Amino acid sequence: MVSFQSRWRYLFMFLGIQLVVMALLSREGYQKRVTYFIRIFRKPDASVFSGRNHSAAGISGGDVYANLSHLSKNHIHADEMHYCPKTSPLIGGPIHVSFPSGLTLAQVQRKNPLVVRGGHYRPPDCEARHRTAIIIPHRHREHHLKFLLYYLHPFLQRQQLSYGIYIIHQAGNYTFNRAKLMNVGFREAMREEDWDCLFFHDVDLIPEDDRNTYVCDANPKHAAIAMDKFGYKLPYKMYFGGVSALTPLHYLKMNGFPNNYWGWGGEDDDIGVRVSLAGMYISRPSLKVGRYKMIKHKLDKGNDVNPKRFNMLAKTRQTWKLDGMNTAEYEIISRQYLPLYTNITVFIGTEAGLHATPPPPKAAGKAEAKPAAAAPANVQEKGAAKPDGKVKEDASEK
Ligand code: BGN
Repeated sequence: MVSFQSRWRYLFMFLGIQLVVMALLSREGYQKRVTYFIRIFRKPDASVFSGRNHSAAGISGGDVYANLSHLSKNHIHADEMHYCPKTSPLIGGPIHVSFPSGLTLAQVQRKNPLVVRGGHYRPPDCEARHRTAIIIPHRHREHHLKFLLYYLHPFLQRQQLSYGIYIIHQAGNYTFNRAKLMNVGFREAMREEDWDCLFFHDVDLIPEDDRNTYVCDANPKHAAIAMDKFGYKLPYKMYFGGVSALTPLHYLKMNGFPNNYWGWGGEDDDIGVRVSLAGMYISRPSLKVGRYKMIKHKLDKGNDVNPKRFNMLAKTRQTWKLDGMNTAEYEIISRQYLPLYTNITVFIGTEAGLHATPPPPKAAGKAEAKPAAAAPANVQEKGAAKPDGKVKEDASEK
């Protein structure tokens, strides 16, 4: 028979073990360890990213496609359609983001059956409260674009937005100009639809929390407040890079973005300064929600650091009304309505102007061999915009 004394001993031992377990579990990161162990016993998911189907509310991040599968292709008749709720019931919080090899655009397309030609979407079961265009400047980043589309489409669908994705592709090999491409994106997207908000989005930034809603605020919004490369903190107070959101009114009030920042750096700071020069403020989501993972890469070819950026930035107060949306000159080369996005290829010239020197004859060879200001090879191939402003519309699909 167990004596009274040893029964107490067992009770104390039991309580002691419980205390140790509780202390271990309450240490930071215990959820991660617990989900890790749970995952070992779970059946792997048959999604593209095999085995990474976390619960939507999971701390380590849920599968961005988790709660979209029940959405049906049959749109409700317009008369019966009600506005979507103010807060989408599909929102799940943190999203698990990883970049496995082997993902294809065809897979992304299959995962997004409700996205229509040109990368447009509207909720099938309610009338969206917001209409958002996503503008993505692009060149030689097809690999990043694939991942961004994989995450961005379901992210926006979970927010019950009516949206369209526009890729603004800089033609030729001349130095990249992110801000000017944004100006092109603004004008071309607004030409197509009456968007009430525009998100200017880097191609290599993946949002990690769907509570970071892609709708505009009363002031221009800097959405990418917490990026992994900056330790999920704002690198400096006036930082306005990565992802920002403006209404058409905000955009025009600050005369859009500068056209003359060629190469890396400074243009986002200029845009930030424009916000305050136009009498507005920068709004931001919380650090907890405005989180982004950057796809790691080296500095691109054709996007060298811009040595003039310090001087230019010092003059924004004098230049913002003279250079911007009111002076953006470009030629649209093609507009393709692809299954997952609208692809706008544009010739934006050089710092010397759109056609500072006459383009060389067609037979002159490769684009790199031409003088800096010449139109790139594919301007001739695809047919540049005609003088009357008409653009070749290419409905081909990749
Ligand atoms: C800043 C760059 C930004 C860039 C961020 C983050 C400049 C201007 C000189 C003051 N600004 O330093 O363009 O987005 O770093 O990388 O270089």
